[in-house]
Amino acid sequence: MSNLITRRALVGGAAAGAGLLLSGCDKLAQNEGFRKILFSADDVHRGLQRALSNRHSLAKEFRPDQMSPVFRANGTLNPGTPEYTAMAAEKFANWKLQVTGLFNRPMALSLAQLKSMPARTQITRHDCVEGWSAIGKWHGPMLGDILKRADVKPSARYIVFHCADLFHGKNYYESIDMFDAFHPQTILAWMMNDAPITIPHGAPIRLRAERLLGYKQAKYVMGIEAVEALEGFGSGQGGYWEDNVEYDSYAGI
Ligand SMILES: Nc1nc2c(c(=O)[nH]1)N[C@H]1C(S)=C(S)[C@@H](COP(=O)(O)O)O[C@H]1N2
Ligand SMILES: [Mo]
Repeated sequence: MSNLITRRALVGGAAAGAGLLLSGCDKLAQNEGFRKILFSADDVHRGLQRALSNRHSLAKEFRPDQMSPVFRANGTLNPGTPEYTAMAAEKFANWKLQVTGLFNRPMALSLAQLKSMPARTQITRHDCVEGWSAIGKWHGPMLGDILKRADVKPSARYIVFHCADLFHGKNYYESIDMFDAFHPQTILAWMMNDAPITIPHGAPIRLRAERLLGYKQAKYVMGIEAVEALEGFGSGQGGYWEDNVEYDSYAGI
């Protein structure tokens, strides 16, 4: 079987859905010779590598009584642009999440549509690299369900999150790879601590990708874009913080 699976096929397969590949190839991954080839390849998709070594790993979830009494807000506290201010005044009734890029069915989803989708609730710890943490409760549809609904193309390798705010004069954006995009704890949250997300925390929706650091948790998400490469977004490092502070673009905890 290993003769038939080329490195290229593996790399492409990871983007299409690591789960599918893994279900068929679990035994292959445990084979020592095969692991050597796989893990020594420079261009092996990082998502696949993590999927094989760590595919059941979930971020820790907490009990309601462990939630932080205060969850501070950080970075942009209100995008403050005329467009955002107008949308907020209408309680985001006319806001739509733009789903663009490498999709067979690109779409625009209203807040009502997002709220009607099956949702996940998770109580997790947010870790900011600036040295604080807080435990909060998040609720919203799984990003993977949205990607399936819009029929993401196998060529997609990253999801880019376009945000409404400028931070120090630059558009805030973030990105995650397809492994994190389909991770069950990756949701587009519209509720925080049992109430609609407030403006300081990212209204109307924000990303929660619970295995990643605080700066990856994009607030004020206006659009998601499926892309093959990160070049051309900001300075190409995968996000606002990566571009400007040189954090690693895989901000795993
Ligand atoms: N759009 C946007 N998203 C953002 C930021 C930001 O400034 N703008 N700051 C990031 C950082 S560094 C952290 S720690 C968290 C803070 O989320 P909170 O305000 O809900 O605590 O949001 C992240 N997402
Ligand atoms: Mo942060």
